[in-house]
Amino acid sequence: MIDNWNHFLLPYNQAVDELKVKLRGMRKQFQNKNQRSPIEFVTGRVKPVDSIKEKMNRRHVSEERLEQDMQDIAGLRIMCQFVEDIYQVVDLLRKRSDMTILEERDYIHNEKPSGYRSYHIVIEYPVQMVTGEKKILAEVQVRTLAMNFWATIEHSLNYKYQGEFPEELSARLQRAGEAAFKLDTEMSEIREEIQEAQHLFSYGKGSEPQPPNKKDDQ
Ligand code: 0O2
Ligand code: 0O2
Repeated sequence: MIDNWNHFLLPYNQAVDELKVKLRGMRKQFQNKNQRSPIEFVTGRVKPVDSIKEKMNRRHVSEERLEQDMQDIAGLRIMCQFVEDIYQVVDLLRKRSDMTILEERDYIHNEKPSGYRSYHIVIEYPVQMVTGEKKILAEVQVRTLAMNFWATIEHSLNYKYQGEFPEELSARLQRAGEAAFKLDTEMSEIREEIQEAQHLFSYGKGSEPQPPNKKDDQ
């Protein structure tokens, strides 16, 4: 029986805080090298106790199995501009020595029936506690801004309908999911053009962005 949830969640809080710093640090490192970052922004949360209990009931997870069987008590989210960035981020995570990837789920090319798309990674992450090292599981969701827009809207509708969407709404959400993915695909097609413009814009930060020929003249 978990009688002290704060105590139980302490390593998870520590892990989310550390991972947010590390993942946000990756973005800073790209920027520091004047390179485009595949990471747009990072968020993270520890699952609220009520949500943990609700999921334990729904999934028949016992307290004894909680640490192994609930992989998203610690959750990180990485938002990217382009679908290609997602796979670059996943590659970067695979190479890290401070975490071990246990599972990968590609819901981008195998979208969920709801229309949900994202790339999920389950990692094992060691947290240094005063009592010694504790390895915890964390779920990292990597998605584009368009996928995040869709998931955020669908998640809030879920609160209202408790997952029991009217058929018409469910169909509309699926269509919206396809439209969001079409947007991602279109953006990928003109990715080089966009990146060139963004690179130019970053040169001009704080002043007017300069067209390439103007700079060449100088
Ligand atoms: P709700 O109900 O969704 O609003 P800081 O580090 O100070 O910049 P902070 O305040 O710790 O930021 O929060 P951060 O990192 O911006 O992200 C918190 C929010 O991100 C959460 O809001 C979640 O909405 C969302 N989030 C991030 N990662 C995950 C994840 O893996 N799973 C889920 N379900 N949500 C995630 P709230 O307020 O916790 O909840
Ligand atoms: P929260 O904290 O409310 O986000 P399952 O839950 O059975 O689908 P599993 O094995 O727990 O699957 O892991 P999965 O499917 O890889 O990831 C579950 C998490 O992905 C969810 O967490 C959501 O954050 C996100 N997700 C999955 N499917 C959908 C979807 O259809 N819509 C939206 N908006 N998000 C989805 P939880 O457990 O819902 O918790």
